[in-house]
Amino acid sequence: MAEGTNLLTRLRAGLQKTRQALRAQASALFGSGPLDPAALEGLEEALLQADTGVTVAAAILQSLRRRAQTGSLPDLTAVRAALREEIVSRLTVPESHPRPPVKPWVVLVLGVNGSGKTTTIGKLAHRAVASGDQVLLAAADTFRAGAIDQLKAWGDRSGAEVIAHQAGADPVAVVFDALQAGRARGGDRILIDTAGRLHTKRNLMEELRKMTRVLGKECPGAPHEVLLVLDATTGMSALPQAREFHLVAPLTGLVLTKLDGTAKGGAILGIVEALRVPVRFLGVGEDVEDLTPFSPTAFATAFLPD
Ligand SMILES: Nc1nc2c(ncn2[C@@H]2O[C@H](COP(=O)(O)OP(=O)(O)OP(=O)(O)O)[C@@H](O)[C@H]2O)c(=O)[nH]1
Ligand SMILES: [Mg+2]
Repeated sequence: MAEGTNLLTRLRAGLQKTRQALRAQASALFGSGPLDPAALEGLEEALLQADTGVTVAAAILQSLRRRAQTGSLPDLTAVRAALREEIVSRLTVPESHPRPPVKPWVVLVLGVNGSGKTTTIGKLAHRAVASGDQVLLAAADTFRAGAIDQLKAWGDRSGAEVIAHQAGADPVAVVFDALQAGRARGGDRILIDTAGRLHTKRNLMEELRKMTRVLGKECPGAPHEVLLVLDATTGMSALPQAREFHLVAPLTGLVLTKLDGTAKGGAILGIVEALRVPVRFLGVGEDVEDLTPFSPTAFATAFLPD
């Protein structure tokens, strides 16, 4: 309960820019008074500015207008409740297959340069260790200078062991070693930090394919989670990269970071709509605690003005 309240507070703080922009743009909807068509027009513009993308904004508006015509939205409170329902249902993605817990649970973390992969891994490690898990971090970013030390610092901070080779080593070999170590020690979780890569770089994307293949061969079912970390400040322009990563290493979940630095938090709606991959976590700051597990209802609450 205390953690839930704390997380919602962090989420609300993280989405403050997005929420304030929505309120400013759709002031007629978030005020009081009778429902008039202008309130809905303002909402469409507000959703577009929150970067939901045209498809989602139009679909939400169409649904609300239809409900308004049948008389089921008598006032602004009812419209806001309907909008909230729309958001929750659009962000609720059923799991595509059952996910029985296995040990070690292998999580591959991907994304373009600087999206927040290593920081997210540090935050995830902190959560997992705090809940009693034995966690191994695999330093498979052997490419960027300083990346291994950065992960080691997160290992120290969170109490997770780090498996690392030299800079420039083969990342697939690091992953292989981490898997061996995780199994030998009966570890609960292996979090794999990969180098940032542009989705257009074919050889680097091929390396990811190889990494997932090696994981699956060594440990059937692995990677159990493939998380794509997206920088929310890029809004809907993150969609093409997400599609490319999804083709090469089928994603099981998304993490949106830096929500605290943007008014484009609505991009989550557009990205989930396009990929049908669930959001798992939101990054709402640089601190180790600034990661909130994703819940469609909590998101809708923090996204919409009161
Ligand atoms: N404000 C804010 N900053 C974040 C968040 N997540 C990560 N950052 C910052 O974003 C920057 C890049 O984070 P990294 O974790 O190094 O990103 P990365 O994807 O591992 O980067 P590469 O390994 O170079 O591809 C750092 O300054 C982080 O502190 C977040 O949720 N909010
Ligand atoms: Mg990194």
